[in-house]
Amino acid sequence: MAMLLILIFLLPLPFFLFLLSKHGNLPPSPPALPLIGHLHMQLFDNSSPHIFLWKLSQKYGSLLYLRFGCKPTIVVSSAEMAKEVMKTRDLDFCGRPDNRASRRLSYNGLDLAFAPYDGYWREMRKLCVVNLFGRVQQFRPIREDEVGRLMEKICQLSADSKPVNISEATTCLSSTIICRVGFGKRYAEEGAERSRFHGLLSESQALLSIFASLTISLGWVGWIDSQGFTIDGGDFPFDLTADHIKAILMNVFLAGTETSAAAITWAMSFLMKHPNCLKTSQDEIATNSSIVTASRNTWKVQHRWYEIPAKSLVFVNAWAIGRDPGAWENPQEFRPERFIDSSIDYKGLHFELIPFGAGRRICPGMRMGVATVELALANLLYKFDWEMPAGMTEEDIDFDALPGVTAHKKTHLILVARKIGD
Ligand SMILES: *[C@@H]1O[C@H](CO)[C@@H](O)[C@H](O)[C@H]1NC(C)=O
Ligand SMILES: CC(=O)N[C@H]1CO[C@H](CO)[C@@H](O)[C@@H]1O
Repeated sequence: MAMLLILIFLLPLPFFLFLLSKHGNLPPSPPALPLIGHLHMQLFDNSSPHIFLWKLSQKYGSLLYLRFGCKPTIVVSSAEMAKEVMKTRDLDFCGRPDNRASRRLSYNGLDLAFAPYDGYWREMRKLCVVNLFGRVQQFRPIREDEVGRLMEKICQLSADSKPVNISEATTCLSSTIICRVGFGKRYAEEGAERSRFHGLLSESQALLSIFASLTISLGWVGWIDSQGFTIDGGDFPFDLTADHIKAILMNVFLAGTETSAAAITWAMSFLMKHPNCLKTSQDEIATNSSIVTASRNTWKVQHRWYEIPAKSLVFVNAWAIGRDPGAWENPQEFRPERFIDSSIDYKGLHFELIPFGAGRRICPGMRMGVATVELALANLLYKFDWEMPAGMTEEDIDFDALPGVTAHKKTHLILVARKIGD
């Protein structure tokens, strides 16, 4: 009997091995296990996904093949390869993965972030750019009002000699701005509605983490609602339903809140660690900040002499590209002044720096995000001097990130503000 059982288990093995060895000339890849592929590797590595993938790319090159279960995955880690994927072959690579999590978050692909690249997506994007993302100037009073409120709150904390929870303050700031822009409504500071939004944020963060995106079920996305948000459907060739609007608002809320908050928090962390830069920035109030994005593909492509399997997930590791010694001088050094008189910017034309992605799928909310981050950061630096809380030094600031679609700082940044001029 036992013998029979063993046989039953062993029999399919050669078959699987045969299936797996059928692939053509794949990009370089670490050794894989027959069934789970490279799924086990992340389990033995405690670093964040972008660092884990960066370490692999150091060893196997800037185009890397991994297999998570049966999901073929391509990891891109250099500016040159990113250009190939997001410019030369952008059309082949601008699809989106189709799994339960993404379908649920996008109301079955009605949104911008997860919808497949097709006529619907193009019309929807156009509509959103005209009605929402293009109206950066129109939303300026909202940004200024909210940043103003934050400054008052920090003044009060500073007067009471209390530290400022920068991570929390920036999430509140950006979620309130996005709610006012998207939902036309300001939620009370500690209200139940607000905590539901924050719950939504942290859950979708975990959900969208690179390695959790395989099997997930969701129960909470149903309640999101549009209030005070009008869209001029005009001659839109599709019937716009409540689900279309909800899907877009979901994108705006998830993509708009987390990214801006993380960018401000990281910028403050790096500046605190480098007091000279902090001083210079305060003098200039000219800031350059960055965030991380991932892109994915659907079709089969001959990449040079490598074959990329159909429906591969493609991760463009913007973090690793920002540290590519081929593209940057002393990439590990925090030196914001490297951008002074440099032709490189973040708008998707220079593949060394792609915080917003590039190509057809470039972040449509780029200008909106930059406007919020710039205003908030400039005010934080202009109005206050910043110090570490009692008992801590700059050495205690770490740069560990949480896994998730936006790389958040793992330990919350707590700083003491001192009003300039007091
Ligand atoms: C800072 O805020 C976060 C929520 O964003 C909270 O979890 C954390 O406990 C806060 N830290 C301190 C020291 O207040
Ligand atoms: C986005 C942004 O503010 N960029 C600035 C980065 O710093 C340089 C040098 O001070 C400025 O010229 C840019 O405008």
